[in-house]
Amino acid sequence: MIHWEAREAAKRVLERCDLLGALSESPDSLCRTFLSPPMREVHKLLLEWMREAGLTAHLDAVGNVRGRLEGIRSSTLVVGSHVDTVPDAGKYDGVLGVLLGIEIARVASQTRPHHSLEIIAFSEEEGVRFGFPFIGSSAVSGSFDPAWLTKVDAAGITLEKSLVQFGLDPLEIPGACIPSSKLLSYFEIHIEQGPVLESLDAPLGVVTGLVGQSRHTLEFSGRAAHAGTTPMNLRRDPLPAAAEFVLEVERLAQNTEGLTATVGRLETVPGAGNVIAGIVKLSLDVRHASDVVRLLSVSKLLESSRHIADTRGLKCSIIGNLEQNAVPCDLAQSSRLVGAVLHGGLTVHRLPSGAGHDAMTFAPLCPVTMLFIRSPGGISHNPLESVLESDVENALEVGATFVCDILEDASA
Ligand code: HGY
Ligand code: MN
Ligand code: MN
Repeated sequence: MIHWEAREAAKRVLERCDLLGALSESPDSLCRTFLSPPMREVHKLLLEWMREAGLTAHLDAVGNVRGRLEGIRSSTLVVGSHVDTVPDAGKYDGVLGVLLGIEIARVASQTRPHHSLEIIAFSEEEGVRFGFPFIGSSAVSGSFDPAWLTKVDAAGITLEKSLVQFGLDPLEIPGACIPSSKLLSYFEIHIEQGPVLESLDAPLGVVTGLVGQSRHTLEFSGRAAHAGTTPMNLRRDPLPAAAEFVLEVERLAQNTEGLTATVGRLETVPGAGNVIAGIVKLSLDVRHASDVVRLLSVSKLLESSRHIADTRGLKCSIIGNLEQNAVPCDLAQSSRLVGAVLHGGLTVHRLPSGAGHDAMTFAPLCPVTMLFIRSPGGISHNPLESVLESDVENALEVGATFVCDILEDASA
């Protein structure tokens, strides 16, 4: 059993979550998107904390912060999560898993392990700035698509320019990759972000798999006109069409077992109270454990958007931003994680993840395992997001046992 002060480490992790939670693009809420200005201070602190924990640390070409512990062999266990956030975020989503990884590395670095360990703070997982997720982990896993460099954010800045403006070199992106031959395994600790563990009164959960997700942007366009002088029968108003579509999204999800479908963002142009909208843009996020059900649901919804537009004499354009298949966690390694949970004197709960995580990017290349920490109130993507200090302490004990077990497994 590892001899360390898990209680003291848990305190340190939560203090650091508070510190990072104050580094935001907005003064009165937490929002920290890909390579935004507050990320510089986040990088500085993470590099310092990784080095202080005994790791050699650097910032890579897409803004991931990476701390490495060289083992006897270069086969690498990656332990990571993300440091970007959604708007008006909680301060544990992603960040907690990175800080737990640094504490676990502090324990592992007490000896030279058989395999190498790399703790990674991924620069972009939420997909807020450029509309698609996993930029950071894609660069590490080698699936970064150079065509992404021309994608633009809301201000019209390309991904390429955002890297250069931050002082990074897009030409270095291939160098951020860990060759799959060197990828031993991927492990992520993350808050559950849902109500299951709390309903079971369980501090931790072993993740069985991650549901697949599809993300689209839809645009209904009609004709902007004067709200006062345009008779109702002469309008081509895209907003009621969007409203009809949003209700169809809700209806389909409520009537399809295990499906979640969400319109989280809706924007009207020009967006004035006395102007009939000309354009309405909205997001569509569809998820299900079965890829067949998800893809069938998406095609039904996109078909209904076209039908709604046709019957109202409007245009409807659709952009696909993400198609991510469901990902199973590795059975053999998850059973070792179960062993670590039992070793910690805790009961084992297995559950699927309704949220996407960087683990999905590594799943095609190496075994992935995830450990969930209870989310009080099941709240996340909300400033009310929280964790219990005792659960964090349990996660540290279990995570360290599991990581040291994998690192010392010469048969792997
Ligand atoms: O949206 C998600 O599933 C995750 O929080 N990025
Ligand atoms: Mn999130
Ligand atoms: Mn997350």
